Amino acid sequence: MNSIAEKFIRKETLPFIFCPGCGHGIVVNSFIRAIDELGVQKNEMACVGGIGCSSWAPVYLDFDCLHCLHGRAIPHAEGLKAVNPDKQIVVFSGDGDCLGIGGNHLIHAAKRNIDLTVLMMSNYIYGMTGGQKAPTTPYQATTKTSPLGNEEHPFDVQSVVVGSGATFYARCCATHPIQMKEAIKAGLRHKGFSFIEILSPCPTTAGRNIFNFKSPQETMDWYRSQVYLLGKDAKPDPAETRIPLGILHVDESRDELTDVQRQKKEAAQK
Ligand SMILES: Cc1ncc(C[n+]2csc(CCOP(=O)(O)OP(=O)(O)O)c2C)c(N)n1
Ligand SMILES: [Mg+2]
Repeated sequence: MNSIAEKFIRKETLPFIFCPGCGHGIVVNSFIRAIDELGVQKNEMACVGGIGCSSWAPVYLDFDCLHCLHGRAIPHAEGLKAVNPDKQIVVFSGDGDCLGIGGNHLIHAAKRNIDLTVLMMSNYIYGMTGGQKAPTTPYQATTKTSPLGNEEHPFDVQSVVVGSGATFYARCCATHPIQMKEAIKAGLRHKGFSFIEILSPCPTTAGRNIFNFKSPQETMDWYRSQVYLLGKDAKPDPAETRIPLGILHVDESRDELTDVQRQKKEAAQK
């Protein structure tokens, strides 16, 4: 085990439940490198997960951890932040957990601009439960619950989150772990609701149901062909058909919820 993993991974929880070739383990790797570079101390952060393969991520991290109900990671995290406003609270969630059952909590947390960092791992599917259609499943994709092809178009996640009021949005992919680490660092530094959408290949349920890929390597190669890196401050090229990766939205102008609450409380006590 390398020295960063020694510092931040709970050895007694290993091995990961993630399948070979799953992007979720790469997210944990980028995350621990990000917090190591930021010098985060163990008493300064708490991690929250809902239910799903992706929501297991905080269980492996040596921080205070809340592993709660499916779709309820964000409201639990909001509660933690409300009573510990000086703590950094990080949510690890899946596309089903965050945008499906938890969708209403997501849009309201974004609207409140509460200081959370949400890492949403999007694998286009409900991975843990065997491959049902998710809010991110591509149009016409076959899954266990759309055997004739998905009749719905997926959410445009950036529009949902930014339109709801999130003040930081970045898109990353497991194929680019160093850029992911940098986006996580920026999201953690940002004061307000930070949302990081991470394209995370699922060779098992998405690989077999949606893509018919034969191996994790084939899945990873396909993802690499679908994305491109945006340079710093560059805007996505409208003529580009691939998916841009980078920090796509930052708004420093809006107040953060727990700051405003603290100011109001102090004013009321005068
Ligand atoms: C209230 C409730 N409804 C449904 C489930 C079943 N369930 C567990 S995980 C999951 C989907 C997880 O998908 P996602 O959040 O995308 O995570 P992934 O496994 O793909 O990483 C579902 C539907 C549950 N545990 N609780
Ligand atoms: Mg999923």
